[in-house]
Amino acid sequence: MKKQKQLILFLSLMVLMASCQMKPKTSEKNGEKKPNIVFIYLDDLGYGDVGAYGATEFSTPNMDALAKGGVRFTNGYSSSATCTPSRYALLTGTYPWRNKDAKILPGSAPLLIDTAQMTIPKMLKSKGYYTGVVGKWHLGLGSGNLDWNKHITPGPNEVGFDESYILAATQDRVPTVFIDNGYVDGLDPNDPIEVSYKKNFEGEPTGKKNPELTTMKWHHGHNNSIVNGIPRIGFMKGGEAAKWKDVDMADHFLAKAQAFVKAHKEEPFFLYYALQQPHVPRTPNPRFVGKSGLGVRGDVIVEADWCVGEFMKTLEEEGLLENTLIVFSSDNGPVLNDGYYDEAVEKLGNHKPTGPLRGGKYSLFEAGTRVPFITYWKGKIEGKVSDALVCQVDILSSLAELVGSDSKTKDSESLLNVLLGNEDQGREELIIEAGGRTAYRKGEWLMIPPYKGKTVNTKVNIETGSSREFQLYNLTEDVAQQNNLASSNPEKLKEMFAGFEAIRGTNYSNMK
Ligand code: NG6
Ligand code: CA
Repeated sequence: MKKQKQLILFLSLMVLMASCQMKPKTSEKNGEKKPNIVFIYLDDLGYGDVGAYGATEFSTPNMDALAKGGVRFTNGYSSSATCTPSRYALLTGTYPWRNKDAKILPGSAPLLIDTAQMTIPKMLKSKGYYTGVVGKWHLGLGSGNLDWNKHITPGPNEVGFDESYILAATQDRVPTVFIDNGYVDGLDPNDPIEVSYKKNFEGEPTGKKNPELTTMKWHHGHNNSIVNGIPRIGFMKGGEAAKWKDVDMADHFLAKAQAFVKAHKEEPFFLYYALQQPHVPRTPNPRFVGKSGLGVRGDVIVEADWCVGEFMKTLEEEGLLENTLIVFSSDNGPVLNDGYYDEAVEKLGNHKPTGPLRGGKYSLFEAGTRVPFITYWKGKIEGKVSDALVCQVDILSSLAELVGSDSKTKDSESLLNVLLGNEDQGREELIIEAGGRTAYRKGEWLMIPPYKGKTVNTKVNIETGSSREFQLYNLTEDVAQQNNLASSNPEKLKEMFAGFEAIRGTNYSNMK
């Protein structure tokens, strides 16, 4: 009897000890451990360029898997129809039209984000996150007259990123080198880099003068320095050993993104993985040439989809999938001929990069800013389609709520529950931007005020959205924006214009 009592006491003690030991572990599993956050951002990927959004002419199984297992937004917007302003809004939570310099930047532009400004990586850093960016930057570097042979600063590392591995501007702009935490990767000090957006360096060939040296022909712009047979925007000299190989860029960024995850899997991390596809010049790795059947534009989308899949595999292999929120989107809508003869137009076939939407990159019509927008978190988010109105400018406040930060900006709404698929009420109203022009969405309505200028950008063959008349569309009934209701519904127009001016102010017009 005594022995039995002793045994019971002993066993209860063991249970007590075990439960004490287990406590922290269990609660960590229950979500107290901060989730990792990954933003996968494509460049010029259109609303209709993803299988889950209706593409049928080639397949994007890895993007589709994110869409299927996560929330696929049908009213997800970038803040702008071009790159720099969209990226500015994403990282700062501030509308790009509030900053007059937030427009497509040359490769030599100074850093656009004020180092005192709130940014997503800064906010996350203050909550214990390790932060990194891999891929396209295009938000300027330095503070004017940059020497590319020295420490390139300020840049991503000064606006909140612990680590950065970037291409400075775009794949079609010089300098065509990668920058590793503020230093040109692989630079030979005996072969310094010089960059100019004003004039060529003596004796250097250009696309304009030396078409015989090019393997990709320029259509408009893109006739300055030639690198890897591709004529670029801007002039560059030197830095031979550091120049990237265009066909390896996707693999290179993927490897850097995977290495980041592996190196920081023990701490909460934030990774901004900004792929360069399908922006021009479209240079699929030979493994992907011909894979889409639609020429190089389709091929680089297939390549990007593969990158997404490989990246997801890494998260899975490292056991991080259940504790990582992934946001997938694009910086602006699609374009076919963006300055090179690469047969994107000729080989398009039945593919519709814009899906059902009107316009495209550079446009105030829907295809300029309505983009694929997916949130994925294994075990936490359930697969669904959401029609809620969400914008990339909202990511900052939403993530702040997720990690318990009180950082907020005026323009960024916390839509955390919408992004996690728990709620369907998104933002009520939104201002979108294209080349300095702005339009207003509220509920199912979209209003574009009058603008002067061309109605069609004939170089890229895309409607700009400009008209000297007011435009008003009901996007539920008319997502293709075919019926301008401005004159038949003056009351709605008046209400929309008042809502627009209340946010945008009166100084928005180019009509004077
Ligand atoms: C334009 C380029 C275009 C592309 C774009 C930036 C010309 C004629 N066109 O000025 O090719 O580089 O800038 O694209 O030079 S974005 O996606 O980064 O905004
Ligand atoms: Ca872009």
